Amino acid sequence: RLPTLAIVGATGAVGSVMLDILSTRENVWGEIRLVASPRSAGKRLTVRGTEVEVQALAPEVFDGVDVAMFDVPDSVSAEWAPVAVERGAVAVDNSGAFRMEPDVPLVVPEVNRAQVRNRPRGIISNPNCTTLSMIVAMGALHARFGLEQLVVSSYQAASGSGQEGIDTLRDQTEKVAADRTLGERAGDVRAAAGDLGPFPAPLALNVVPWAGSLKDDGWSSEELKVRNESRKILGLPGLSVSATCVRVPVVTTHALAVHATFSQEVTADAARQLLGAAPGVTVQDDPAAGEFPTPADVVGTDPTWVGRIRQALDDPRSLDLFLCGDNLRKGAALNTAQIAEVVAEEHTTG
Ligand code: 2RA
Repeated sequence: RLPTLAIVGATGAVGSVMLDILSTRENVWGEIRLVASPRSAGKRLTVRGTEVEVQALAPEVFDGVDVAMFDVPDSVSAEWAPVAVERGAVAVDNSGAFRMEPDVPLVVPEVNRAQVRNRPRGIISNPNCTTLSMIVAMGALHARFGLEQLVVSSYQAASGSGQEGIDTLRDQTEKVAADRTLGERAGDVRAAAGDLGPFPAPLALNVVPWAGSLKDDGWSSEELKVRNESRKILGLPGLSVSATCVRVPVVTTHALAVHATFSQEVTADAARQLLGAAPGVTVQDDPAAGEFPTPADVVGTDPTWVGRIRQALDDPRSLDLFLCGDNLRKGAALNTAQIAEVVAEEHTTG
């Protein structure tokens, strides 16, 4: 029997991408059950070319389920992932609820696939989309050159804040587009943009150095996630990581500028060659021809794209790179699907 999959949060921004991804990847699933809040129950959504009715989240929806994916807020995962496990499923959770728990693995199949089996609580966590948008490439470089330090600046898309983030950026863009005088006087964009939505400042015609919530000493939760999750995934608890997370007026696809220091010297050519052969990574790096990844060109694709690869001028052990990854695909739905497929393999290989 092919394993049964439940998708909790099937109607959300990530859930919708998940249905699309499951419809195009090799099919390893028997039944696919769609689950959402009672508000969305009864809706019919298409997956693998077939319409499926969305069921309201309740303990019984997990009966007979082998793998339950969660694309829901932290509080919903915290309550319901253990319920799914009690009913016999393995939970693959895309929220932040369990990521840093020592007995829950945090998995990126290209980097630490073996950790999938190390799940005493029956829960496997999927990393934050910002960490995920760089970690496949950084994992490949680490395996060869030994990573010692990361200095990261993110350029994060509005959809990292869900459908509300996308709607806010589109509404603001519409409001500021017509007035060709905006952006020349302090406060004029803020006055014209209207509702700030989930962002602390206008996002249209602007950049906002903030994502997540305020933590100790001025760090944002997003910046701490990049640090803590990178350490856990790479198995480097002492890795030095500094991140500054910034929201930019892009709908979908996070970008990151990374300064990475290794234990040994690394040339740009060596890095380019290694990354060119790494699974899940695409190198696009010919600045003379105007070739480098940008969110607008990368959105909707699966790999982590890497360009602008340079050896640091002042340190032959350091590289500077620019990375782009679709935050709803590899950054969320695709990685969750890949983890679930590794679990599904256990059903066929034992
Ligand atoms: C963001 N990384 O971009 C978050 C979403 N998980 O806001």
